[in-house]
Amino acid sequence: MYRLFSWEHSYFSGKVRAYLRFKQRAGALGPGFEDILATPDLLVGLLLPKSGSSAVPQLQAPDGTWIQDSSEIIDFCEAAHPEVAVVPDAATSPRQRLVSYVIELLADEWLLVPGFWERWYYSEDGREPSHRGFNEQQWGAMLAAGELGAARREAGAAFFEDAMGISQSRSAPRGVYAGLVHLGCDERTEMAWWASLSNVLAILENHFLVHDYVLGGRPSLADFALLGPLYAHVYRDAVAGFELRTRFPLVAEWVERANGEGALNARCWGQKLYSVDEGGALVGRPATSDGGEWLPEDAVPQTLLPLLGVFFDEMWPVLKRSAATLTDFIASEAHTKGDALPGGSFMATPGFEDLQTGDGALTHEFEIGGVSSRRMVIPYQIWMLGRLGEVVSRCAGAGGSVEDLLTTLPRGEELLDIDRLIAGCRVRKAGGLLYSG
Ligand SMILES: N[C@@H](CCC(=O)N[C@@H](CS)C(=O)NCC(=O)O)C(=O)O
Repeated sequence: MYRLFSWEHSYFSGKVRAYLRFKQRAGALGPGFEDILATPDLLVGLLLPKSGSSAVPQLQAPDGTWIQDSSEIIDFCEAAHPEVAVVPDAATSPRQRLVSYVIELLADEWLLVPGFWERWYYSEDGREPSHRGFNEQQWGAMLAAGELGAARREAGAAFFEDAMGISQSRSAPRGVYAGLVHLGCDERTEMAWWASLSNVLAILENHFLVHDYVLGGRPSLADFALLGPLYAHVYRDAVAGFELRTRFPLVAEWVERANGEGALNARCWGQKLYSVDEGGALVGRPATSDGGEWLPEDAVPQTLLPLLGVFFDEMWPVLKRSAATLTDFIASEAHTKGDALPGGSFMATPGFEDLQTGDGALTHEFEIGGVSSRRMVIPYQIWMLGRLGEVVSRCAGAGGSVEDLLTTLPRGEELLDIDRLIAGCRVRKAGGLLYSG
């Protein structure tokens, strides 16, 4: 069997777990998978030595191959089990393929900020409403998995004080609170980040009025990627979860559908709805919209275009600034080509703090919702841009349909230039570590 090492409360674990569950349900995951809670013992004794990183999720394939990173795990499994693919084919569906990867980048690395923020904002001292108790419990469940309830609660509370300095989250931010500042989510910008996520939820609510999944009636990489912010954070965390269920009920239902659990009412792919015929026999039909398929003729749902608009309006300018800043850094005397680069997405990487904080060489100005601030460069995003660049070069030129789509989006055509954008800052990934070149 595959072994997935994950946490229930982890952003990227939600993406991969739902993907593996879908492939397994579709009978397209070979021997299946076991979901293993990645306790501190396993993080230090197994994940870190195997990949150089203790980040979850990580996957061990039946032949022992070890894969760190949600995107690489999905790539690996898709190559090994191409049946019931989750990424549309480059030759027949270039637009849908490109859109899947663009939404993956948006979900993984942009929605991460407000998803991360809501968890820790509503856990701070004195917040009303607060989900501090719930959050302590979900962390304690991983940190002290073998212990009784009281010890698990205590472990979460102690971790919040020791590792995050939660009682001084604003006056002396540490851990996740420092990370939010590194990401440009500070007192000036936090409400703009939250408004950005609310806008995305409104776009999705509107989309799910007519389709059950991102590309129609069947899940794709884009659905699993969107579960990153929307399952473990915005759906499970109590305060954001209340708002999601009450203001965006169709998005909440899609979370259950795409996650494939607790979803009897949610019209899952592969599920049948039944009626009774005249003779009293059950007659089944596919439960999901669009005949249970992605839209025909490589169509991109109209209701999805505003989400692509968010990518080009908000994230794309930041990616361009990051690429330019990283290019300058790599060319500078402070760096030798081939050296290690910071690897994390949630906060400055240990050893690179001076570069990634304050006015460091790996920070840049940016804007969200009309408010300016500074944030760190995340080289992992440039690695993802490289991956997107490969998709662009395979999908563009195929009859011009990709170009037609991109020209309808402000700044969309600039995507065709990714290779030039990252020519001076290519990022190589080895296990869980990143290097220039
Ligand atoms: N880009 C990676 C990110 C993985 C990641 O950052 N995981 C978080 C939890 S969602 C984590 O383990 N953080 C703790 C750490 O890095 O040690 C992916 O796509 O899998």
